[in-house]
Amino acid sequence: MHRTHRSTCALRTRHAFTLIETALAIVIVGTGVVSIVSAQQAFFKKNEWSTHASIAERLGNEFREMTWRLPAHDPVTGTTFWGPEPDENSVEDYDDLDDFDGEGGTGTIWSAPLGNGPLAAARAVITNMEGWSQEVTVQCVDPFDIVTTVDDNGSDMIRVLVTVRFQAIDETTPREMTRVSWLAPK
Ligand SMILES: [Ca+2]
Ligand SMILES: [Ca+2]
Repeated sequence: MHRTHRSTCALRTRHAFTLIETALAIVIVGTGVVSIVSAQQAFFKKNEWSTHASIAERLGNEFREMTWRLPAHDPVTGTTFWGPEPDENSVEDYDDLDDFDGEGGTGTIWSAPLGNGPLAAARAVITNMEGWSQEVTVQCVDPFDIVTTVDDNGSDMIRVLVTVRFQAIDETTPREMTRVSWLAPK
């Protein structure tokens, strides 16, 4: 009887966890949980970035598609006006590339806060795109050195540049996401 009691005690002692073992187990499990959470956060960040990058690329290309058949200058007034002609009041009326450089030739921004964008190729505002904007600038460039801009109407080669930006709710300034540019001979 005495021997049986001692054996039971020994068995219990063998199966019990010491404080150190328990603490070690907690540390190991804790480290595992932290690693999983970190990996998940990294995945979400990467996934968010690739989603934003593809949206930005799409928004840049919407303008390329919208304008690819347009002449460099107005079919009626030619180079008299750089920017929209006096009777062209909205993007629906724009019929040449320099119209998209806006009044005064400083570029045009299309965004949800302004209520005019972002724009799709069919010239309609894309809904549910808060935070996204497209800035379009149209400039003449030196045909022998296309990275050099010249005065409006100063050369026979035009470059259209669409800069796409995104501003999250908790951000104070928009982030540039991508630039899409192309050349159009006059
Ligand atoms: Ca025009
Ligand atoms: Ca024009």
